[in-house]
Order: sequence, then structure tokens, then C-alpha cells
Amino acid sequence: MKLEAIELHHLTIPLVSKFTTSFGTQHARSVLLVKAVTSQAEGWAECVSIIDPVYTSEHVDGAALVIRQYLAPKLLGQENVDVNRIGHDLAFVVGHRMAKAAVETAVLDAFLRESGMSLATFLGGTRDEVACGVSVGIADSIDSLLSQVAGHLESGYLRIKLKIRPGWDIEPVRAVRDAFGPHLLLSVDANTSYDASTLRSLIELDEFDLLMIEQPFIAEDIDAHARLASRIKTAVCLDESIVSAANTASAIAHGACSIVNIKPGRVGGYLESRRIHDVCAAMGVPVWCGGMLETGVGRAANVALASLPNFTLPNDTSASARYFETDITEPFELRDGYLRVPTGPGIGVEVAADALALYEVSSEIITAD
Ligand code: OSB
Ligand code: MG
Repeated sequence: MKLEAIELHHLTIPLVSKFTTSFGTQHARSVLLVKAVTSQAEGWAECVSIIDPVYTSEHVDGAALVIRQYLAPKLLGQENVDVNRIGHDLAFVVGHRMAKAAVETAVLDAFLRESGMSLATFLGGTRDEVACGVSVGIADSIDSLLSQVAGHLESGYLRIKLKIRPGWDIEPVRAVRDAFGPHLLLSVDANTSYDASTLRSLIELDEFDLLMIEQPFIAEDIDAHARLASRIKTAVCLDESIVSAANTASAIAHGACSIVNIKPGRVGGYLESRRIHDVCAAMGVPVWCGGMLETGVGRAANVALASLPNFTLPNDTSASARYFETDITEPFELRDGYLRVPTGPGIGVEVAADALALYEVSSEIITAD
């Protein structure tokens, strides 16, 4: 396949409600869409890096620069782009996995549209709908948190994940557990905000029968996660620490996690995500698909990934309405707690021209030479 151009589209899309984590508050998504143009087809992908380098080191402007200056020229200069070798072709750039994932996925989408095959089929998906949870940000008050959780349960979500940080942990978790009972699938996500001085609260959380504690410590500190995992009965899940199949196998072997959150952007794409899925399956570790408040473009691909067999826990793939008033694709709608896996070619959804026009801030076309 010959690649003719790569386009970058910068969008700003307001969120229906602000989203607060231990690393900050998002009121809008700053979305970088990547479009791959071949003679036969166009493919789309969403770069999930956020506007500031506060979740991982990547950020939107950095991703655009790396794509423009390094990744796109490498692929545009090739006579024949092989979708199974893009990871290898782009390996000369160190890191920048969200940027690489977006380029690889856009080209893969174009290739699959040419071939008439869905991404789910290409990846080896085995289900036609995926179980959905919802990630609830740090709230202004316990009352506000309880009413948000009640609303999400009303919508049908199958698992509630509470964002926590030191000072917002025991009290909100106890309040939600007390209000919604022992059967609620409830987990917490600390986004690396704990250390030895706040370890005590994590141990106290053990009494609330949580499904998992996600990424309490900094990404590099595998050992701290292993020590915590050996002290509590609650499962430890890694998010920020997981960047490749190799480092996943190592983290599991060290006892640092018994559940893995796979985010395709964070690990460099859907092919590496599939390898992580396979490693975890072989090591008896269940996985679920994390989210980055994606539009329908990123969500469609995530839902395809989550159709693989070892995605046995509810995913952070919520319906479009949980994030946006108007999505940029046909909206994803929750049915009894599940989203349908798209069956059309590629990611299986289309970018709506009017929504693109509504939200687009700037765009550029990158060609060979
Ligand atoms: O840690 O899972 C996270 C959003 C931005 C950055 C990090 C995270 C998240 C979420 C959002 O939890 C989940 C979703 O997309 O619904
Ligand atoms: Mg997380």
C-alpha cells in the first residue's frame, strides 16, 4: 500500500461535565485526529495525548511535531507500507507511543477499509458487544459524587471507577459503598498520586471489597506496587506503568499487578495492545481497555480491541453521551451496560463532516518531499 498523505486535524470539544483526576481538571478535550490517505481509501485515528504532559510525558503539540517531523516522513517515503511492520519502521523514534499509535492506527484503518475487513476481525475479536464501566472524576462534594454515581448506574454502567488522591479516598469510597451496597463492582484509580507517606490509606481501602486499585504509585516504581500487592487482598492494576508487552510480562512476574489496563495509545498501538493481551492471557492475568475520554474515532477502535477474549473486566469505554453533547461520529449508545462492536471495514465508523467543521481549530496536510 502506498501512502499519499497524512493529515493532522486539531479539534477542541467541550466535555459535558468537567473531569478531575489527581493530575488536574479537564473541561474540554483537545483532540488530535490523524487521517491517512492512500489511492484507495482514507483512514482515521485519534491521538490520545492530552494537552499538557501531566498523565504521561506526551502532550498534543509534542505529538503533532513528532508526527510531522519524524513519523509521517518515514512512512510517506516508502513505496510500500506494510501495516504489520509500522511498529518496526517507527522504532527509530524513542518513546512517543501515543503519536506512533495514532499514525499506525490511521494507516491500519485505511488498509482495512481497502480490504473490507473490520478492525475487530483483524485483531481476533470474539464478542459482538463489550461490557462498559464508567470513570468518575474527583467531585466537589460527597453529595455530588453520590448523585453522579446514581446517574451512571441508572444509565446501566456495569462498574464504577472512582478517581482518588490522598485526601479524597476513604471517605468517598465508604460513601459510595454504603449508598450502593456490596454488589456494586467498584474500583479506584489513583493516577500515581500515592507514596510511602500516604500508603496507609491504600491499606485502609482494602476493607471496601474493591475490584482493583489502579496505579497508586509512579509509573517507574514497579517494586512499590509489588510490595503493596503482597500486603493487601485487593487486586493491584497497572495503567501508567504498562508501556509494552515486555514490560507487562516483567511487571506480572515481579508480582506488581494481577490485572492490566491496556490503553492502545500509551503502549504504541493496537498491535502492541494485542501482544499485551496475549502475554496477560498466557500468564493468567485479566485485562480491560482503559480510556482517554476518546471521541467516537478512538472509542470505535478501543471497542474493537475490547472484543478480544481476555478482556474479561468492564472497560472504560463509556457511551458518547457520557463525554460529549455531539460526538464526531455516529454516537455510541449503551445497551444494558454494553456497547456494540462495529462491524464495518476498519474502525467501522465515519467522521461527520459537520461535526469536524464545528470543532476544528486547525489542520495541515503532510506529503512526501
Ligand atoms: O487513568 O484511566 C485514566 C482519562 C484521562 C487520563 C487518564 C485516565 C482517564 C480516565 C478516563 O480514567 C476514562 C474514560 O475514557 O472514560
Ligand atoms: Mg488509570
